[in-house]
Amino acid sequence: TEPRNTRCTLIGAPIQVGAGHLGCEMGPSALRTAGLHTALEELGYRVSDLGNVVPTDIPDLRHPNGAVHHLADMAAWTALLAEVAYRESEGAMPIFLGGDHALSAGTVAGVARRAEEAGRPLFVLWLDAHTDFHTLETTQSGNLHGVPMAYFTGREGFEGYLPPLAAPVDPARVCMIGIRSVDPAEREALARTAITVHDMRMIDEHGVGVLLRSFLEKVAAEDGMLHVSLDVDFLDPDIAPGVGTTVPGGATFREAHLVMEMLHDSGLVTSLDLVELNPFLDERGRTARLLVDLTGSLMGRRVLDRPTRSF
Ligand code: 5AB
Ligand code: MN
Ligand code: MN
Ligand code: MN
Repeated sequence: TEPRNTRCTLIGAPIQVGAGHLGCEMGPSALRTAGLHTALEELGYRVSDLGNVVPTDIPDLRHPNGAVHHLADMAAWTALLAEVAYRESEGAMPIFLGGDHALSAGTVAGVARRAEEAGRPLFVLWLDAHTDFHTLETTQSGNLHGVPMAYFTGREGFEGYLPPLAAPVDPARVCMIGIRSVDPAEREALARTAITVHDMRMIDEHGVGVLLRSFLEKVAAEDGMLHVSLDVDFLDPDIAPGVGTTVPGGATFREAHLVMEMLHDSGLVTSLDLVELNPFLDERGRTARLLVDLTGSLMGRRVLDRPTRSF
């Protein structure tokens, strides 16, 4: 593998219509206010902030499932972010500041196209309480932050609604960690895929380090690119209240930092989403600050020197 990127690019994606609560629109501002840029510079990166991107052409789109809302907006965001993610994933590591999790439909589609062009497989690490594996047919809430995983792994039912994928992600190259809320339709569909799903019980029984290490070994063995998608609700609500979809029993402070530290040591991460932060629901910026801290760990902040590749 090549030496790690020394440049990173911040890209704000203030989409909020995919979630059931308003407020994620303020996510990029809160992450900037919490000092993301400086934290990265202090670690020695050259950081550029592209500001926020926002789609302009919203098509007219409706789906027979009457619960689905803001599909046209999501389609426009997906097209825009796929383009931006493709463009920005060469020579620097893009960090997408959400915005709700619907944005990952676009970011993952874009980096998957980049990986395909580079002749490398794309792996996705999904850190979330939820699996986000609904199709437009199966979602009951109609909140489209619940569908990105199904879309970018190429499940049927998105044709004619969301942009066609340049390169669907192979489900065998997806690992989810932190899962503790799965709807019946998602659970059934997941059982029929090769996606690795580690729920909180798996973390309790084996420890998150063991689970993550075996995934990272697969990524390294195939010289893969690795996209990390961090949904705030992966974290326990006690440490991260600033999200609309809290689920009790999430990752602790140390579990989350360990994941980030191991990711750094692996040298494998090529792109990152920080999603679902809702500053309107946060307490004095603490969730935003935690996300900045976790990103610091992912990007190399450490207590002691350790040999590299110690994941
Ligand atoms: B998130 C739920 N499965 O479809 C649904 O926060 C929750 O991006 C989706 O993980 C949560 O509404 C989406 C009940
Ligand atoms: Mn999510
Ligand atoms: Mn979630
Ligand atoms: Mn959420």
